Amino acid sequence: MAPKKTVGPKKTVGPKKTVGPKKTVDKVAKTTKKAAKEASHTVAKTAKKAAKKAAAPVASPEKERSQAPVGAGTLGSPARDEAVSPTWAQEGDVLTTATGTPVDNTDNSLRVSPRGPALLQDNHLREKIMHFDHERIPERVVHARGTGAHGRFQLTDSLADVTCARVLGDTSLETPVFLRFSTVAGSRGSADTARDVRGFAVKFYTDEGIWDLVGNNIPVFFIQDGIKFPDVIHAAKPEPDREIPQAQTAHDTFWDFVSLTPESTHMLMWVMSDRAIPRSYRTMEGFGVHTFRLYNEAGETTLVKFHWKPVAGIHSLVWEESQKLGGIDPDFHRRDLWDAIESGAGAQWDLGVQLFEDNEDQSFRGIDLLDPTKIVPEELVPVQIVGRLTLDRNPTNFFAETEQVAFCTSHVPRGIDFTDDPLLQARNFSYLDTQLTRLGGPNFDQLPINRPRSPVNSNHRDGFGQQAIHEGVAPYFKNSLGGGCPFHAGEAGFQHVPRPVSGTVVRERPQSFDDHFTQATMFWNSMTAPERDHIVGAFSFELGKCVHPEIRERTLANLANVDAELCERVALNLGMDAPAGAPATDAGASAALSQLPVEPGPVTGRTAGVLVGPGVDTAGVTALRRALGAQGANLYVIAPTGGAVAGAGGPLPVDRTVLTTQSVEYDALVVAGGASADAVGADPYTAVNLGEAFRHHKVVAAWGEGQAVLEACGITGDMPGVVVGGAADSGFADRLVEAMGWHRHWDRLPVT
Ligand code: HDE
Repeated sequence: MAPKKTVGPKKTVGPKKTVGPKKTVDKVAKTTKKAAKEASHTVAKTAKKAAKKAAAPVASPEKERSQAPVGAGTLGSPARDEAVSPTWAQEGDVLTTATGTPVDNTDNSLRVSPRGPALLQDNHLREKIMHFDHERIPERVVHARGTGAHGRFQLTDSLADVTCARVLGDTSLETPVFLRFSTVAGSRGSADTARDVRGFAVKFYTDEGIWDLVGNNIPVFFIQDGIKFPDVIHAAKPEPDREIPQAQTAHDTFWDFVSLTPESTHMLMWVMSDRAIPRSYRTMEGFGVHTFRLYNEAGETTLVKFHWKPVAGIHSLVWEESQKLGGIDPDFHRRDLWDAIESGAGAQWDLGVQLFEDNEDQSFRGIDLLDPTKIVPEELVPVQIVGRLTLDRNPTNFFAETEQVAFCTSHVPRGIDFTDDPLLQARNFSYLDTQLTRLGGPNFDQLPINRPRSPVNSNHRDGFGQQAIHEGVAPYFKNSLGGGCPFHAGEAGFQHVPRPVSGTVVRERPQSFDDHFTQATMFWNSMTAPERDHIVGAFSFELGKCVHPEIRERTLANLANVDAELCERVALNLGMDAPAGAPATDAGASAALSQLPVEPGPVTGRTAGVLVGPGVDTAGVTALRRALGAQGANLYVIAPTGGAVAGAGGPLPVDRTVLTTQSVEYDALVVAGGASADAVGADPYTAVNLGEAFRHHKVVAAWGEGQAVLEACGITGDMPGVVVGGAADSGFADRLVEAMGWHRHWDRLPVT
């Protein structure tokens, strides 16, 4: 057979029957081409679409999501997108082998007669199975469970006086970013809502090289020296004999370790607080944790702590919700971020800095800035906002982007340097090292998601997965055969700040790291009553799961040094005696540590569910959806069955049924007006859902006939966070939005 005939979509080798109707193949091919063409216009189109959407009537969110262009974004120039998503692996219209040979049939292996044995010579079968067998790479040792998104960082206030890093100095620059959120302890498939620290890792593709700011949603850490990291992680991970529990610290080994490691006490206060069960990744703060060092063109240095402030406010789940969501929707946070970006709500944070004089002690008013178990209260050094990060594009492929992204704390551009924080020093080794195993060799920086957007010209060569075809014969410095290239950048290059270092070689902590309790006390002092209740509940739950009494005793002894009331309340729940301690009396408080809002915040990306049935006030639902949509919030129609309900004003499409959803998935639950109220009230799920939403301090609302349904559940309009009205008019919608803006209504008792 002539080679020309064997290649190409239209001619087939072997029996024509197995290829399928030619027309279908051509049709698929055409559609693919069309999709590719359309993709190049998506950026412009998405912007236009967003503008149109603002004016258009608000459609059902479920419908909108299914129509949303997957992977379409608004970010960056085509060149940048090209770097992240090269399409060379998806060219042409026909299925090929990995080496580009068109495949005639991928549904049947090569056999001796239709019912006979398979043949070893079937290269396509062997290659297909071989590749499948190796699809997985090792999950991250920690932070395995995560999700990511693309976005951009816009500097608003120049820090050029303290740093020569252009990303922090030049307000005309917009820097592309990729952000990965994660939990720490769970495996890749664990639930999003487990009680845990959240990773907040930002990759800035600056024009001076990659900057990885690999932080958490909690500003302190469990340990002061990186050498203890394997210990804290071994203790927190599932116990090695039975490999349980998954994604939880509520077990003996964790509390065994932390009760013997008092430096973890401050972090434990944060992890037992609502910070460790965020409502959404979009409603978390982020922190660089360590103190970093900035330097300017003159070589002057300043110490800095980085903060991310969520524009959507800081909000959390309640413990019962987080547990239920682990079963009902283990992807709750992943879905929330994805949906928010697809719907155009996106996610935003302000970047803030706390700047400190780089004095000899590297300390501020007695707080050792090298100790990662300490914060500097914002009341003492205000957080100065310098820019805004916006996430507006979902990944195209989870593996290629979110899984293969490799953050290294050692990636910093010129103008940013490290301090001697012993945790940071160890991290600078660990992150580079771990990628070798996880991503299979030293060329992980060449993966599309990790590739810098600035020019790369290193003398590194070869290695597993090398993707460049380097030219020339002189990958060494100095050379003459390559024209001397690449040259030293000299003063324009990255420089470690020259600092005198002297001392005796020791394995010792500085005395200034010794106080493990005062800031834990300050955290407790700064909490409001419901926040304290939650902390007591969390300690009681976690310790209640520990089998060994001495672990509980040791923990109570540490808590006694934080606060007597805290210790006594936890001891009471455990049925134990509270030991006496010596908490600091001058620890003070920092209002910035409480996450309770002082005024209603934005509701962008928030969700409300409306309970409807046949005879519902369709116009009311539509008006409410429009009013919430105008604020960036989504209204989901929940009915007894799928499809559409026959409403008073025409059919109303159903988003979810009472069998597929529960109140924990919404920020507010509303009972619609209209003749449907009787049926809604008679459904046993209604009382369960409304009762739960109420108990979780969420907004509960009803209009018209729906009010009677609330009342039958013992919920009346005079209760905090309960919104009622005769009709779903603008006044009702405004009150609903305001109530949702408070997030939770803690003045409703009893507290969970
Ligand atoms: Fe990490 N950490 N870590 N860590 N960490 C990793 O790196 C490590 C620490 C943090 O989304 C690993 O690429 C050591 C503090 C985040 O990909 C590993 C020490 C903070 C992520 C590692 C720490 C973090 C990681 C696992 C003590 C907050 C996820 C896979 C010295 C400031 C990044 C990987 C992502 C991931 C080591 C302590 C945050 C093993 C040795 C403190 C957000 O290298």
